[in-house]
Amino acid sequence: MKQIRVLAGLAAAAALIAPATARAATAATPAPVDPLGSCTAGSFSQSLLALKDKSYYTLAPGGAFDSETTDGWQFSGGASIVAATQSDGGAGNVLDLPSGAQATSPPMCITTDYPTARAAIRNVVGGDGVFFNVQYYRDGAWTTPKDNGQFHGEKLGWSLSPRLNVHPYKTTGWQQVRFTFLAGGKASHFQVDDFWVDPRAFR
Ligand SMILES: [Ca+2]
Repeated sequence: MKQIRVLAGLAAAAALIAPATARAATAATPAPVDPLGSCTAGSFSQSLLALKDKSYYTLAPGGAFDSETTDGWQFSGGASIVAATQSDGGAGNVLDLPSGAQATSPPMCITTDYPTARAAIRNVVGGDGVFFNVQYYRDGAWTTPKDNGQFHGEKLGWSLSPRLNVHPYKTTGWQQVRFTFLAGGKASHFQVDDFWVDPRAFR
């Protein structure tokens, strides 16, 4: 069982490495924040079951973008939270990203069993996509952002991203990461919502 998980992980990684290499974009390093004082597991649900994904997910911190505030996310380059029709067709708030904008999450506790994430994305204007960058808290500091791949919407409606690679580093127990979405293109405009991280340990 363990071996199957490893192989599946490699296949997913291979699928995303090519576009990331071809069109890599590394986010500007956001202002550092204190790591969380302690780590506990969040709540898990089959949140994407309606989209035929049976995995259990936990919401990234502020990953619903439904707060009126930034919810601890750091925005630059025109990133903001706006009212919009969400991926489920209901009214709510989403993360709004014009080209060049970036949004960085608060710290999140993960383990090596949290290898992937998925988010809803919509290309409001233009092509290109959003780059998924990850920072790791190691040796008392945040690493520079690492570009782990790009994702984009299909046509103009909401789409579910492919599995985005978190690439936890090999260690036992909890580690902390911050995620950055960096909007690509020159005059494009994206919206992101419902950012879920997949803890394989809870399958
Ligand atoms: Ca939302």
